[in-house]
Amino acid sequence: MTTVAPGVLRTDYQRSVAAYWNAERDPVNIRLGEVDGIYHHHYGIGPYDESVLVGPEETRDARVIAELHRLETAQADFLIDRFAGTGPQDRLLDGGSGRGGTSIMTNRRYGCRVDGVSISEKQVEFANNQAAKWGVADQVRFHFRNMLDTGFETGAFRGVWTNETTMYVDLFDLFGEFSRLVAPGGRYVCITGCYNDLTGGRSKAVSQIDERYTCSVHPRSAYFKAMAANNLVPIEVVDLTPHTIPYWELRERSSVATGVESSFLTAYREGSFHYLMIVADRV
Ligand code: GPP
Ligand code: MG
Repeated sequence: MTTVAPGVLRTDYQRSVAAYWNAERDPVNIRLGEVDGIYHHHYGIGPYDESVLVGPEETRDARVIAELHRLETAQADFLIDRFAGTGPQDRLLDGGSGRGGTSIMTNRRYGCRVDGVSISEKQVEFANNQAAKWGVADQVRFHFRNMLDTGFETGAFRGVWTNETTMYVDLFDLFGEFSRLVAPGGRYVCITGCYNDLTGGRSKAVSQIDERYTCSVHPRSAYFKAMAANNLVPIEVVDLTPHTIPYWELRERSSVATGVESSFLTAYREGSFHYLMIVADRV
């Protein structure tokens, strides 16, 4: 059952973000999702198999699409690994759940209950349809709710993750809500793109990324300040930047490139931007 909390969209900015995701039907997401019925809204990690680019011309496009999807799935698996020990009795929250891919994979791995929240009604509807298709609608539920104010009970979750969604919100507000939702001893896992405090402000390439997605990439430091202020204590930080560059190189050469590839590659290569995973314990 989908539940709706009142006042989900509170600002013009939030309404514009919701409008983007309600309208989004990009082949880079839909065609990849069609590979195996798991729809992602995040990027990939790991080396790509170069053989996908050689071999029969007529099937090259399909090989590249499948390979991009495999790398995105590897990214989700890497995040899901951080919840090792989760069992069927546990409940996890997906903050900004998109078309539901990471949530459905997490339930498949641990048998746990997962709640996803999104401010896009279309994505919530799509994701709930996916959960039904996979026969897990009783365990994986997507809600039209705002991750800054979810309405869920205090301490209800063993863990929360955000997979590339924190660039849409104030981190102090977000981690305040997550700190409330996660039971002490629970965990928050964040994969994000952030800009580099060392190189100074927002580079041109990072500004292009912001413009493309109507988001506002935070500096790396902001994550640690906002966690420290909200009883979230980092235990693991992984710079995934070198691991995501191959994904972008392959994506740039694919038929589903959207034009943002050069901005990501420039930002990563010049060091103005990182692809980071932060795992924090709730104390
Ligand atoms: C991508 O989802 C994620 C975002 C829009 C947030 C921005 C992420 C950063 C790391 C800065 P997507 O899968 O919908 O994007 P695309 O359509 O480009 O594949
Ligand atoms: Mg995508």
